[in-house]
Amino acid sequence: MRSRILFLLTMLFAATAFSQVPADIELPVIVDSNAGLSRPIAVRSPNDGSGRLFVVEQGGTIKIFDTSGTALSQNFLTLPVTESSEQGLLGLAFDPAFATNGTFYVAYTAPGSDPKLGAQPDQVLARYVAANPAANTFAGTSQVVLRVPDIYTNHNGGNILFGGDGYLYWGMGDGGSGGDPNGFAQCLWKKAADGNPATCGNTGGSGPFYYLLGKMMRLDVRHTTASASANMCGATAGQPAQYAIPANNPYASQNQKCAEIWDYGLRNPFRFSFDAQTHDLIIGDVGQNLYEEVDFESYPSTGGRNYGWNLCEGRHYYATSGSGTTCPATTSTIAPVIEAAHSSGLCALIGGYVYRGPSQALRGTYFYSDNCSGDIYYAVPGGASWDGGNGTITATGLNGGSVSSFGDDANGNLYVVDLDGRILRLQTDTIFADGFEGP
Ligand SMILES: [Ca+2]
Ligand SMILES: [Ca+2]
Repeated sequence: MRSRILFLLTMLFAATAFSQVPADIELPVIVDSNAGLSRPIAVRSPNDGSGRLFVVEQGGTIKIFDTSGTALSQNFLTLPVTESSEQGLLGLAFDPAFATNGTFYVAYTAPGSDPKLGAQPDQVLARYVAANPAANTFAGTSQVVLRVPDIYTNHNGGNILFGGDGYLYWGMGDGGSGGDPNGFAQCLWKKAADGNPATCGNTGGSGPFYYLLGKMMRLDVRHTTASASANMCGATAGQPAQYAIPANNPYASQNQKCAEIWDYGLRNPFRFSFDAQTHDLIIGDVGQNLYEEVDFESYPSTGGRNYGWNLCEGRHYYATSGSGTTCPATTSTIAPVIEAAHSSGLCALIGGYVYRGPSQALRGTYFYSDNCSGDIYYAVPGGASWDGGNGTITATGLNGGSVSSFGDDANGNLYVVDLDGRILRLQTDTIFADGFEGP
């Protein structure tokens, strides 16, 4: 009998992901709407042993919650930003060594009072260094690292995260409007000095040049550059820059391709994540009119991947002529691993995370959502609903409201952020004797 129980337990724990949602999966509210959160858009853990959760509000404020879900009385930091439906304070990333160096990064839409490079306020990446990393209100120094000119108010990406390689990834939307009318997402380069830039990104005149829109950027933010190379598109050639280019970025040493670009062909990679165990990159790319998608990049990667927009929308044709779901093959671009049709009730897919937390039953499963449906969906990387789904999505039965984001903490707990002012936690309710939650 004992050996049979052990066998069953072994079988349970050997499973890395479930094929059906566990009966006891749940989404309790950790921070409720009485906490006063206004348009929360990200949750982050500094991984410093403090248990603090940092919640980003789109209007420019960062608040701290303690382990009981109670907001600290003072705000951690407030930044001046431009806020609209898609503009604002959009991202926060802690340096992996934050506990000792106090360094973190924010991504935001610059305030209207700032001089702007493009037609709309710039999308800005800035570095903050806290004098005391344990302090609950920020005091320290800050520098702008990189400004990306913008042309429309929508499609601003804004998520930032450190990858397992120690570099900072910044997802940037295609600039906005609809359909990427200037083809920025497929544009790797355009500068006036190189002659007629008619092939992509041509808005006429002498600039500005929107070559970093529709991209995933990969930056070495722990180093600065004394004299920028001509293909550092976020800097001025010959001038200092507050970041460096990783030597193995795909276009690091190629003329007339922006060295900051890691991947391209993205429409609005509003939320992406790295699998905490495998370091795989998983991008939720918001679709145009018909299809939402999730893109997958296994680690390590050499980058330079074209995720297809605006040639394709999901697996379907967009700017390229054709019908059916063969657009990625036709255009030699990367097909999504999940395609979700608007006819399924989605409107803006919110990329989530592969669960790596205390619930044994949830480990290895990717959870994601949608800003309109609020439903929490799941897929098993490599499973039947992954790569080839053609619009097949699977719901957990849970709903997170007006979901804007997911985030994890130092223990792998997975949080869901509701734009209407709540933080929820995905979990199962059964606790095994080993301290793990199980099926
Ligand atoms: Ca924009
Ligand atoms: Ca795509």
